[in-house]
Amino acid sequence: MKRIIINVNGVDRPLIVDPAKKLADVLRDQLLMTGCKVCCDNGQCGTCTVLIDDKPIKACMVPVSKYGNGEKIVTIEGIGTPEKLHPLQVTWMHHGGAQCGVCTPGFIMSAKSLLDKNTSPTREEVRTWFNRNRNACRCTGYKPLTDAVMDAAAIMRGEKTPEEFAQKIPDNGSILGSKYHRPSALAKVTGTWDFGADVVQHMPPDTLHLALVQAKVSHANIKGIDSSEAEKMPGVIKVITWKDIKGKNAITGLITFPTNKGDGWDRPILCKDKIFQFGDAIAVVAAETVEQARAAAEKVKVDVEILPAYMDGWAAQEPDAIEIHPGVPNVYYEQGVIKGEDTAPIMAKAAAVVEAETLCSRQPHLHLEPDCGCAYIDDDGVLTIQSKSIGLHLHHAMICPGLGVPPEKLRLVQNATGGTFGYKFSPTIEAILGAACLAVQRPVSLVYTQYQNITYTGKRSPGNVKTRLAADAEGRLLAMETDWWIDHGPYSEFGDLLTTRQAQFTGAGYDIRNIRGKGKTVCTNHAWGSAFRAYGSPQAFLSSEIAMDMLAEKLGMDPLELRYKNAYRPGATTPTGQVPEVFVVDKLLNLIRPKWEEAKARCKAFNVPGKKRGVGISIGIYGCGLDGPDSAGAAAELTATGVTIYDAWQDHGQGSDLGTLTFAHETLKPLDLKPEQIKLVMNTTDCPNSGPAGGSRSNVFVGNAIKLSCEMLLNAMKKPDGTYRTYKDMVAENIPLRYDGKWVVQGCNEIDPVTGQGNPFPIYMYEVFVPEVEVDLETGKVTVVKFTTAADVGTIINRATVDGQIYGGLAQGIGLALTEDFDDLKKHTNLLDCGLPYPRDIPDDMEIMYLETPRPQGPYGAAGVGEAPLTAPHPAILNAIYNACGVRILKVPALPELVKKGLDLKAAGKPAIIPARS
Ligand code: MCN
Ligand code: FES
Repeated sequence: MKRIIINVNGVDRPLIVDPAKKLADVLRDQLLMTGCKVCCDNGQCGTCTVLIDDKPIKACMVPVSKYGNGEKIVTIEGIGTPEKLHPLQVTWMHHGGAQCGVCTPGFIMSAKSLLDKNTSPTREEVRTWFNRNRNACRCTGYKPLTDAVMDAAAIMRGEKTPEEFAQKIPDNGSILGSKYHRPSALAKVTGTWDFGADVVQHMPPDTLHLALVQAKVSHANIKGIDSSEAEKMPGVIKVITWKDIKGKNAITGLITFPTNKGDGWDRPILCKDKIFQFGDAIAVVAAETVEQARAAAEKVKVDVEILPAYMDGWAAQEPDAIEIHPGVPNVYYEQGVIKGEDTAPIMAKAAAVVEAETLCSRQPHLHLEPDCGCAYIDDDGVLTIQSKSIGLHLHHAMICPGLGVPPEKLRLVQNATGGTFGYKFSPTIEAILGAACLAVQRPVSLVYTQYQNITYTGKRSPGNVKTRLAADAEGRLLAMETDWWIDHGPYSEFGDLLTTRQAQFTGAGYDIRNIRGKGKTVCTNHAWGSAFRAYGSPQAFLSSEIAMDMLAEKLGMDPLELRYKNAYRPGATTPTGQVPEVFVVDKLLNLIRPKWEEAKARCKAFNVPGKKRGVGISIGIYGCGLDGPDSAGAAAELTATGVTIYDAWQDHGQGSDLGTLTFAHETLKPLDLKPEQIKLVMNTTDCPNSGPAGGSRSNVFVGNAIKLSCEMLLNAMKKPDGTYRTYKDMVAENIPLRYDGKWVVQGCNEIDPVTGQGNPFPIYMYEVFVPEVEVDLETGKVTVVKFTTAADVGTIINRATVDGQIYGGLAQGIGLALTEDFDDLKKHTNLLDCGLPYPRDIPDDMEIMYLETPRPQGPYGAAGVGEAPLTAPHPAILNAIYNACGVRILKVPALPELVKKGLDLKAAGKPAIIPARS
């Protein structure tokens, strides 16, 4: 310990510290300045950026003892207050720069340092600055952040004023369709928005810290667990194993289809007999400090008998592969597609037939905030678990029996969340927290390191999909045949559902009357499959959209025109036989056609030695909703000061607070309320069950539920003369003040496991992708230099939100296409090595074109948006690579070495094809 004085935000702060402690930890733990976020803890994400003598420094990388000599440390808390914001904080809110907001303080501090030196940077200088300082954002696609810096610079030069960017209500009194700021924006830009690790700082002093004992192998029998040495370690209160869990010690996957050969109880909370994947939780150490818990976790001995590990779908299907879950075959679910006539005779006679077999990767989510949470037993005796859950009521049902807690004795609460992109559709940490809290009967907290976050949360399930397309000589699609498997890792939850997605989306967008297909879900020992934005559709479109490109070439047709010719039009149905709710694919192609023609001409004219440019196209479609019957609840209550809305529209970072506010404000227009008179109470299991924030369903489902509850309230307030009762009138007349609305979808059912036919979704989102790429012929490195997209997500509820969703989704699509992977357990263990795109990996030149076709069942005509941009940007990029240099890549990520291999094959006069299994 040492006494040092550090100068923070202009004030000398004497501290007694461990001099080796990192500055970030001292700021957070001792000064409670939690605006400095710690996400990667190794200088790769920039969320901890503070200024030291005006330079941006990653506080997670430097010891505090370095700064006891009068250096001026400035944190986000020191640059602006809600009453007097820094220009960057003003413009960040205006451009929707803070989605989840976990990167926001770091970016703003980094940008401040740049603008303090240069108030006239170019956009490229801003991007290069962020790149050099390793400021990463997973939500925004970076463009809105560059926009914010450019406008802040203009304010600092005196060319613009902060007032131009202030919160405004449009003249028509409606915030619907505007760029109104999200309610959480101010807290996010000032660093006062508390994420889970910040909540831990505010837990009571008797809180215990947890550390996991995890599997270091991928498949093994457990012969014994010896915790005796760990239990003697300083500060250790208890080592918790399966023996301490009172319930079934399993998380139920809530199996969707009865034809699933498993029972859905295959994921243990803490492993008992077997290890199913690397990282599996075997025990939990509860200790007085994090350091003590982690040190003791290292001392728990696990005696294992190693079993063969099946690390991909091919290996687990080998005839000699043993059953990973004894008694359940490794192929545990099958899905068929039978639509129209038998395809074999059609294929035999067709003018053109092509086949594309692709492999979509185990894409890691790379949300910046590591998984985290806390648990305690509330005054009412209810076990309360706070986490990043985006499916509170769903997770409640999934973990209650495993913990052995009656439903009424378990409450889940969502913490402010730093991005999930779907991994939190699965309960990850919740049951472990609950089990530990019950075992020690004290509050507990658990914050994963970024290593644990990457290696022990679910991933996108790899998909091997084969598509055969047949067309006549004019390019009219006649038939499609598909064959696929999904590697869903060891745990079955939602694996069958994901497998059905291939039936729903392979070939979607086109009028294909005759389809035959067969798919299966395969259990493997690699990372468990969880939801990931666009869930299931990237696997499907990778195959069918490359097949469309191959078909266009075979027929000598323009790839856009082939798509246009076959696009859904009245009379067509989806691959599942559903009539689309609107016909917009042809219109989107028309909208983007001039850009496509310009891009083709631009790429052809490009003439730089050693480089080639190309343009690609694809269409992507995704459904809003959980398959089949689905519903959502919300409530509206009149109060003395306005209206309170209750819902559980969980927020990944997409902006459910603003969605809730906008739907309520619009519907309650007759009351003439200001937005600030609408109070939001959200995201605990005490709120109405709005369903999980997955399947881009919330804007439609929860939006409708909010609208309904507000309409019910208005009805109750309406007087016979058409005016409205006041709060006082309602109380005086004894009229109930709260109205719970439940919106239930009309006309949907699950698809049939044999035929794949049905009407799974009420509403779809549609998007066309046109990226331009540059291929370095020397190295094989591919850069996306421009991205144009045309989207129809129905009526836009908030423009900044929807723009931000699309930019961010496209950026993830670029990552999926070119860099991101979680395959090598030794290498893919940090953000950088997993291929997280930084600002200069994403083009600044991104252009979004909208059609706003109102959806019949959508609230105010809206669809969802969250997943549309990640449905199919990657096949368009792979098609663009082919257009640029003639190398056909059939798997992602298209790493430089693969492209280079293709170029070498081409140079040797061989087919330049990189197959799915290579
Ligand atoms: N919206 C709108 N107008 C529309 C459609 C949507 O303004 N026509 C707004 C909504 O009000 C909401 C947002 O767009 O604020 C997304 O709405 P929706 O598509 O209904 O999606 P959900 O609210 O159900 O959110 C989930 C969705 C999914 S499934 C993933 S995964 C996802 C995503 O959205 N993960 C995200 N977006 C994300 N954004 C961030 N920043 N971080 C994540 O982890
Ligand atoms: Fe940047 Fe979420 S807003 S990581």
